Amino acid sequence: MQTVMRASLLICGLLLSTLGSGLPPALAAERLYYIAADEVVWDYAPSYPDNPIMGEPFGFEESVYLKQGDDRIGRRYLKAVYREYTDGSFSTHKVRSPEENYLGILGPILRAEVGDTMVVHFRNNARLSIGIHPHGVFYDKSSEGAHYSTETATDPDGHEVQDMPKTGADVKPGGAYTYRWECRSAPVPGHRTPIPSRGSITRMTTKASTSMPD
Ligand SMILES: [Cu+2]
Repeated sequence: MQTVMRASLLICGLLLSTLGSGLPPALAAERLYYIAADEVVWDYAPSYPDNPIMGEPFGFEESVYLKQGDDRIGRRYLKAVYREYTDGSFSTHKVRSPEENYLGILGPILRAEVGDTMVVHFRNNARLSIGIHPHGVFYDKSSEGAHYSTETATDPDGHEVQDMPKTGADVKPGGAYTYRWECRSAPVPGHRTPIPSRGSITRMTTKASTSMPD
């Protein structure tokens, strides 16, 4: 089961959206987010037996990938996904608007404006160690969510070991961690940014516990 989960998490990123409005520091806000890694059985073909692209039932060739077999996972598979909750009790999912349904298996979109700090309270409800590694924001090592080696701690797998500073890359099953990510002006849209993207910049976050698929 372990390898199953590891493979799936690589595509379960969150989207970070950074708005370039340039708010003065006095208006900077702390934006709180509550995100858990939850295990779900993901259905790759929720419209089964109909193929929504063709408007008819899946044919023989597509069905090869929808049926489970010795070398096929089939259309349903165990995944760990990032899901947003309403508060620190992690008891109520934040309902996704119809406009956000396209996100599918992706995690929530986290939004911030220049000067804001995103405070992400994370809980790991899955059975593997998981963290969140952001891009496009500023943080110190304790909020990096990714592994690195130091002179005193070298783990061949790159995982956190004793003496290695904690980064939140490996939050143990049942554990919790808080990340603080600052939104500064450097990575937000500039005058050379293509017009369709000038209002905001979107970046993916990833799980960085391991990059090894099964
Ligand atoms: Cu990175």
